[in-house]
Amino acid sequence: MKFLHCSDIHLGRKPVGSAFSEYANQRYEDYFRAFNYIIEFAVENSVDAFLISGDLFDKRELSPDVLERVEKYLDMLKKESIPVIAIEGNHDRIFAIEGRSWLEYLSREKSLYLLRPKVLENGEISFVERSGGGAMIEINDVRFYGVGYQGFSFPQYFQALGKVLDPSKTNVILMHTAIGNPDIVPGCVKVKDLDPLIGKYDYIAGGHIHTKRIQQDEKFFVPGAPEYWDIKEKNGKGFFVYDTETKEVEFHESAKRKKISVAISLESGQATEFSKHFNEVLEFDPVEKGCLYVLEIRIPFGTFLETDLSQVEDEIERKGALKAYAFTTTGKGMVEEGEMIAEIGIMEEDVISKNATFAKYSKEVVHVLENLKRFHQEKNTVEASDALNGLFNRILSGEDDVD
Ligand SMILES: [Mn+2]
Repeated sequence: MKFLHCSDIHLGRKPVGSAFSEYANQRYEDYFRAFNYIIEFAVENSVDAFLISGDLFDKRELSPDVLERVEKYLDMLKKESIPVIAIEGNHDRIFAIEGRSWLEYLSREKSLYLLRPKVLENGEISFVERSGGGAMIEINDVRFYGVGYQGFSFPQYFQALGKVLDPSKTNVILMHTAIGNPDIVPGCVKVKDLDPLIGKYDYIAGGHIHTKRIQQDEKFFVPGAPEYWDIKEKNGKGFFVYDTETKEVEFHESAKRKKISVAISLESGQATEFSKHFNEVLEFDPVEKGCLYVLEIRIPFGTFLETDLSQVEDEIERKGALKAYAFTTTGKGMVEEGEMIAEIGIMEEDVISKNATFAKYSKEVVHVLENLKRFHQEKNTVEASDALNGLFNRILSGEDDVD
């Protein structure tokens, strides 16, 4: 059989900032457009199953609009008799005490098969068949197991799963995680955590990390989020098609908003040097209408760029970008760009958006938080307190968010 594997669709996402801005509205549509493209691909290519490795939704709570649209998309697959197999991710999972998740609702409505391991009364982790309310479904002799998102407990789940996998079968495991260092990127797993599973599966359908990752040795495939969850995320976003007979994997790029990423390195780190480079940048990497535009400014360690970056962003947006983001780095660049940051961003965004005072100033708050982290690393307490003072003054003066 041939199945399609995607992950981290994040339907319903609206970026930080005003919920009614043109930016927020267009981005909201982008996630649906990216999903629609994958659905149409699946229908046109008549795949035998459609896998979603978590984070179909951006939030646990759904608006009627998101639900209505997702039901329409899943219906398109149902009409073609393409079964949808899904797990919950860290964004759309529900804790036992909170009741049912929207994925459970969709599962009850027979729009998809939700796989989720059960924890028995004696604490044992069970991967019984889905018909028994569990985590396995067999379609055309292929067994699909769903681990879901288990945070720091993934190793225990792998041990339990290793005991029930039948190596004589074709086994596919859906898990909302990727190989990485769980201490740096929360929710990742180490290669050695997979030991109990080795030799017993054909394909791991991973997720969680928003950039494509292919680990052939571990047969571990992470397709990436089809749309930028965060403007800083790297390229390499799409979905896989896997053939269980030939064991061949194809990667397909997703349909996403155009993003232009530019990096400039300053020698002195001074404003005049920057504006010269900035003009060159606009000439050689011109802004395209409706694009996302990310400008990384590398400055020498210990210097501070005396330029108002929000004005730089405004200028890029005036030239037609839907959203511009300009930031400074000192030498090392963005090592874990968009991965570690995105995870921390989830928490920050959650906190900021729920606070009546800060939500209005979300753009500045995010900026200041980023700067604070950098100043902290550089042990620059003067800049840190300036950054905080600036933010509080802005809030107390009651100016409106420009976003
Ligand atoms: Mn995600």
